[in-house]
Amino acid sequence: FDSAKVTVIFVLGGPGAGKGTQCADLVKDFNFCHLSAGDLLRAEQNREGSEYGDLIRTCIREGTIVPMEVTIKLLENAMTDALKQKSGEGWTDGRGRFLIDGFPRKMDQALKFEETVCVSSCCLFFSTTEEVMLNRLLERGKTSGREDDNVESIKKRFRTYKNETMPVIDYYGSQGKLAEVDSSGTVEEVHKLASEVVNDVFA
Ligand code: UP5
Ligand code: MG
Repeated sequence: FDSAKVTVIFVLGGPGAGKGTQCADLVKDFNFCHLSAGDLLRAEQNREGSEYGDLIRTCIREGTIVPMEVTIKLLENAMTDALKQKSGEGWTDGRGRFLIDGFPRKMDQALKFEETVCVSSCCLFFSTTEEVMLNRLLERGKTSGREDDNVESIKKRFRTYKNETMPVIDYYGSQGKLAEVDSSGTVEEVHKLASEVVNDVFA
């Protein structure tokens, strides 16, 4: 697809910071296509005939990052599909609008995606404390069925976030592309702050 015809906002933040929740609400206001890298990986893991199922399962349980080729391909395919489906309706200005959630979570992915797929407009960063994130994930874990919503996996996810993803966040900060939003408040409070950021992107 033509990378000049899309607007991409990366959405980052620690495990349980509220990325998915906030993206779902932004979709309603701004008509985005929301692509969660984690959700795409979980779908691929469960797809019959996938050669990556075991690899993805192990990485998710261990809180490590799936090799970027796999994730970038899934994102690129999903963007291509969305552009086919949405063109002509919804995106009246002819530009595809994407919220890419939980990606890029490592420097190599950030550089590769922007080199081969498209350049992002900004990085929306939901920040809060580990305590808040842990409590949210343990609460969700009671019903989510997610294989990584247990204390052991959560600790590993926090470690990967600190070591691999924080450098990406710092990188976008140094590029002047970072918009940090405190996600400690209620869903509504955080949504208000996030909407202001997105409004600025489209202003
Ligand atoms: N909740 C949300 N907001 C709240 C609020 N303001 N007040 C009170 N409660 C709130 O929220 C988590 C929980 O908190 C929910 O129950 C929600 O109701 C509540 P959610 O919106 O789901 O948070 P989110 O930040 O999306 O948390 P998630 O667990 O999805 O984050 P992760 O980044 O850990 O998970 P992701 O799915 O992105 O990745 C999973 C794994 O996939 C990674 O660990 C990695 O192994 C792999 N992966 C890759 O390898 N490469 C990638 O590029 C991406 C993922
Ligand atoms: Mg999520």
